[in-house]
Amino acid sequence: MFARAQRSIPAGVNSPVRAFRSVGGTPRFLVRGEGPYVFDADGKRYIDYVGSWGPAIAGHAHPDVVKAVQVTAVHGLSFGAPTEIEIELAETLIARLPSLELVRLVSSGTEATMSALRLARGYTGRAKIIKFEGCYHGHGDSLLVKAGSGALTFGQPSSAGVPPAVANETIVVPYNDVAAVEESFIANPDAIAAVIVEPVAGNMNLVLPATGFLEGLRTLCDRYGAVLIFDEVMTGFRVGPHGAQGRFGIKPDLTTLGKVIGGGMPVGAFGGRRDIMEEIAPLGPVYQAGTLSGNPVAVAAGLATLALTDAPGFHDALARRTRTLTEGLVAVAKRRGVAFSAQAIGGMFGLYFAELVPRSYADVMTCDTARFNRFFHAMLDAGIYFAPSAYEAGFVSAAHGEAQIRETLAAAERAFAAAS
Ligand code: HOZ
Repeated sequence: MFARAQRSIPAGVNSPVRAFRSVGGTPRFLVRGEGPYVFDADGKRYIDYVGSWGPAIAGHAHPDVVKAVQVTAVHGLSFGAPTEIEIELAETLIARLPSLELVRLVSSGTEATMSALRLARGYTGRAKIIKFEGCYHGHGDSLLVKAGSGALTFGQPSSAGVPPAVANETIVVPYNDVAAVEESFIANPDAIAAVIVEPVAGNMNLVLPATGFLEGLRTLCDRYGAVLIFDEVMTGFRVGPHGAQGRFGIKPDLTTLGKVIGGGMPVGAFGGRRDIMEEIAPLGPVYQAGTLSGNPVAVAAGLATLALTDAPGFHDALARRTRTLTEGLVAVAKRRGVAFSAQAIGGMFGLYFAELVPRSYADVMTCDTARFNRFFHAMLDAGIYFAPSAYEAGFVSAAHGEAQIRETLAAAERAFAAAS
C-alpha cells in the first residue's frame, strides 16, 4: 500500500508526520479502530496513543458517536444553509468556555487559527503577531514561522512559499518567556495585533506553561491593546471540561478549537469576546466563509463526543489513567538506566529521552531522538502505537483501561532495553 500510495500522493501521505520519515520504516495503513485499539492492513492490533492526533477522546468508533453520525447522515450530508444542530454545538461550546460570547464553526483547526488571526488584525487595525517557538497553529502562512509538529519533525520549522512580507509580520519568542514578549511589545509599539499561544504546547512534544506565563501574556495584551488568542485545538476539552483556560484560570479574548469538538470528523471553531466577533462578516468587515462550515454530520459526531465527556468524573479518570502510563514508563526507564522523563496533563502526555522535562523548544531539542526512534520501533513491533515523531504529544482515551496500560508497560521493559 505504501508503494502504491507514493505513486499518487506526495510521500504517500496526506499529512507529513504520517510518512514515518523521521523515525524511518513503513507507515502502518490502518483499516479500523475500536476503543483503545487500531488495526492495520496486515491484521495487526495496536494500542493507540495517537487517537487521530487528539480527537478520539472516547476511543475509536464509540457506539454513541457512530450512531449520531448514522442518524444524522440519513437526512442529508450537507446543505450550505443553517441547521439547528449547529446552534446546539455553539451553545455547548459557549456553556463550557465562559470566554466565548459568540462562536463560529469551521472545518479544521487550521481554518480556526487563520480566521482568528485575520479577525484580530481586522479588529485592531494592526499587522504584527507574536507566536512562540515550537508552537504549531495549523499551516496558515503567518503561522508557519518557527512552527512545531511536522514542520519541526522535518527540520523545516519555517516553510518555503511564505512570502517574506508575511513572515516579517510574525514575531517569534521562546515559550514560557514573558520578558521576551514584553520586549517585543516595547520594540513594536501599537503594531502587534495578537499574541497566539498553545496554553499547553503539544506540537513540540508536550511543554507545560510555567507559573505566571499565561497570566503574563494576559497582562501584556491588556496593557498594549493586543488580542490574546488561546489555541485550544489540542487542549480543548482534553485537559479538562473547561479547556486549558478553565484549568489555569485565564480568560483569552479569542479561542480556537478543533479535534475533540468534532469527535473524529472535520470540525473547528473560533470564538470569544462579542465586540471582536462582531467584526466577522456579515456583521463586520472581516471576511470568513466555508461551504462545509457547521456540517451537520460532523457536528453530530462532535456533540455526541462532548456529551460523553460530560459523564461524572470523566476528566479525572482520564487524567489518572494518563498519569499511570507516564509514571509507569518513568519507573521502567529508571530500572533500565535510561535517561528518560515524562509528564501528563489531562489526557495528553509527553515522553522525553532526557533527564528533565523540557520547558522550551531549546530544551526539547536536547532530547535524544535516535533513542526515541529505537524505542518507537520496539514499541510498534510490540503492538503499541505512539506518534511517529519525538515532537508530538501523546493521547490517552477513555477507552484505555488498566489492561492496556499494563500491556504498554510490559512492552516498554523490552523497548527501553532496545533503546539504550
Ligand atoms: N499536525 C498534526 C499533529 N500535531 C498531525 C496531523 C496528521 O498527520 O494527521
